[in-house]
Amino acid sequence: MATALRFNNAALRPVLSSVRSPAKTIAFNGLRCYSSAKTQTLKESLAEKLPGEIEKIKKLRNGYGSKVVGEVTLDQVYGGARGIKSLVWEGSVLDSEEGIRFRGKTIPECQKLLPKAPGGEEPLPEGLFWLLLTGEVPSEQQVRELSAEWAARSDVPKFIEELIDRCPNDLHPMAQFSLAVTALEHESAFAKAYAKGMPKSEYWSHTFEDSMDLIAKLPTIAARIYRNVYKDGKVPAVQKDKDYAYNFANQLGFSENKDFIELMRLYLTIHTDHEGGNVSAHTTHLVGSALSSPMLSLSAGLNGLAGPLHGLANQEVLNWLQKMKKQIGSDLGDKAITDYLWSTLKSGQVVPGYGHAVLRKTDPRYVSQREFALRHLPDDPMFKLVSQVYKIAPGVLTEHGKTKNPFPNVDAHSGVLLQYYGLTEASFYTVLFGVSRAIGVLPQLIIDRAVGAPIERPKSFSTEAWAKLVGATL
Ligand code: AMX
Repeated sequence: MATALRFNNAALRPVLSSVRSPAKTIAFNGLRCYSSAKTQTLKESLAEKLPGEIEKIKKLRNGYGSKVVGEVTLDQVYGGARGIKSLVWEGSVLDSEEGIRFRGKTIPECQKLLPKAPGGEEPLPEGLFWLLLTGEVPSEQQVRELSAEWAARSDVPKFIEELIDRCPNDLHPMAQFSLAVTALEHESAFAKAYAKGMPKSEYWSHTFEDSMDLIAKLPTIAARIYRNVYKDGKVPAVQKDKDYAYNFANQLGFSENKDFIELMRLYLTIHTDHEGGNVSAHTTHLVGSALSSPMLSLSAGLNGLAGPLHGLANQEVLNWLQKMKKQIGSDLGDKAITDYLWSTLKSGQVVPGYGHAVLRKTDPRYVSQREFALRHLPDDPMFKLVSQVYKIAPGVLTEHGKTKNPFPNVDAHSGVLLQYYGLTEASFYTVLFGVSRAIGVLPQLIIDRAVGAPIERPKSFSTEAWAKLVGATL
């Protein structure tokens, strides 16, 4: 049966003719387009939704544009803009008590609803990308086609392989990753079209193409870094009939273990998106607002993810746990753990993997990883240590009295799962996070371009000017 797509927004009409599908040819005819195949591609689904989304925003702004949405205190200005409502992020909203919802769905709901690999238990990250971008849960067939499309786009240019190969092994994997993603600028459809001159209505389409290419190429880039730094430098080819996480696991060298592949599917799904204000998401969006290509925008976000207070924490956690284990040995008693936590705090360090700028409860991303561990590695000594820290740390951090959230975040658990399966190189962990984060932040970049989000430019003042503003004499 033919699928009819209706478009009611003139601004989008010119780009519709550029909607590409590897599986079929689509003819556009005025406000309608017809596809002879049964399954709608992601780009078709998005193209169909965008006019409605643009209208929604227009209506909201027309009716309520001058409504006051909050007030800002001087403490917030000096306090890292914490809690200032100033961003639009469609894919997810973070509740301080409940945790993240992706398009209104909790992690357990996503685990239930999103398509899985044949015989698999965990959701495929392809499905989450679809959900974040369109707000809809894709069918199994749509996810299979997206897996195939990402596999088809996965080739990495030779000069980027050489660039990675020339990096010294002691250059941090995140720096190598960001370097390679920046260099992908060479392939940017958006940058090329912009240089030639394109109407604004075409921005989202080129951003979509670049984002798909980027996501498709990231595992091959990441695996090359991993294999160069820690292994034999050889990276297996992408298997065109396999899903994204399978291929990534295979390229890293772990496809023998089906549980590791399932872990990768879960890991790549839950690390994607955490609303818009975190450093990696906000940076990608901010840089993108200058119409920098998705490649340049994402690499900027990755540089933020590489900080120890953000994504690098998952590297820090494993190193910290290993040091603890070395010191306390097999004594996992409450006193030994309590003492170690206090020694960390007293030396002026943070307890990695604990605390959060928004969350005030245990991170549901932590919970889903804990549940995975309980199913697959309940007797692993490092998991037992993580569980003991989970029991003791909230009390110690509360007594310490500084952090507003004494509970674990996503990074408190991931390293322990990875090391169990043999991926023990903690300095690589944030690269895995980065591959997943791309799947979360690029949908918003595509939406930003479709809705015509302007260049971001908040106002700053010097301390003298702030003092004047609040009537203070310094
Ligand atoms: N251990 C010790 N002290 C902590 C702490 C922790 N885990 N978390 C927060 N604090 C301290 C802060 O350093 C701050 O101290 P200061 O007043 O001397 O500067 C004080 O408690 C108040 O901080 P906060 O308002 O509770 O947190 P924040 O919003 O400023 O920072 C975060 C949030 C995540 C950076 C912080 O909790 C932290 O450093 N945690 C450890 C690192 C970590 O796990 N990062 C990963 C976060 C998740 C992610 O992005 N991937």
